[in-house]
Amino acid sequence: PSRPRPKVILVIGGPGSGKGTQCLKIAERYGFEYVSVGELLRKKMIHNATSNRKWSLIAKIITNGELAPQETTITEIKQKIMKIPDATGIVIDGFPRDVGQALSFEDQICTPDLVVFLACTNHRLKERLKKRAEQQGRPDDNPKATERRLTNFKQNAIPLVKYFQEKALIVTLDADRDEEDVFFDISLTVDNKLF
Ligand code: UP5
Ligand code: MG
Repeated sequence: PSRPRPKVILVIGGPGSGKGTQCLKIAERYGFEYVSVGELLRKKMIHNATSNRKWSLIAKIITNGELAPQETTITEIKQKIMKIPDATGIVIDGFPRDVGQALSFEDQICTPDLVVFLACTNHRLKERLKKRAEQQGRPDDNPKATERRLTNFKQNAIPLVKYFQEKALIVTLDADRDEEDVFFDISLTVDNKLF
């Protein structure tokens, strides 16, 4: 008999809301594969920006804190997912960013089993990103790109959350709290909705 398809969790939230942090915890606790869409795009752009015109343009877009083209993003996700052998679950970090991407994901890949929205105040987002910029220095952690990321998020978040609410797929959690408290709620949600 063929195996059931992997369960798919999408984790969305503003820049600095803790998507990466919480997705890694989900992957560890449930043995799920972790896919960070921002990371996929950043790796690809660093590899190809000097040799390829399309990717040099995307590198500029991302470094400015704007969204990469939808079709490229979906293609990257599809390729990544296809390489994962027999996963029981996949947790996707930082996707979709808007309703268009959500529709395209459903159309071309699958309907997610659960969407987790990490809701955070603007103040907290800024505070965390500032701290991380001092420690790591991601190409888009400069002040101007950070503002763009926050603005883009604010523009797209409400319709996106509403879209998944109408499908009863989304759970919104208060992500202003400590990492452990947020993860406690996430694991209750996952246990409850997926198992
Ligand atoms: N931290 C985390 N949780 C904490 C907590 N509860 N209390 C205190 N501190 C906490 O966390 C951020 C920082 O806060 C860390 O230092 C952490 O220790 C601490 P992190 O887990 O890194 O937050 P995250 O939400 O992952 O923040 P990130 O900056 O990665 O979010 P972005 O949405 O900006 O980044 P992403 O990598 O998803 O996307 C980057 C870019 O890629 C986008 O701007 C866009 O250009 C492009 N992109 C697309 O074009 N399309 C896509 O579909 C996806 C990405
Ligand atoms: Mg991240």
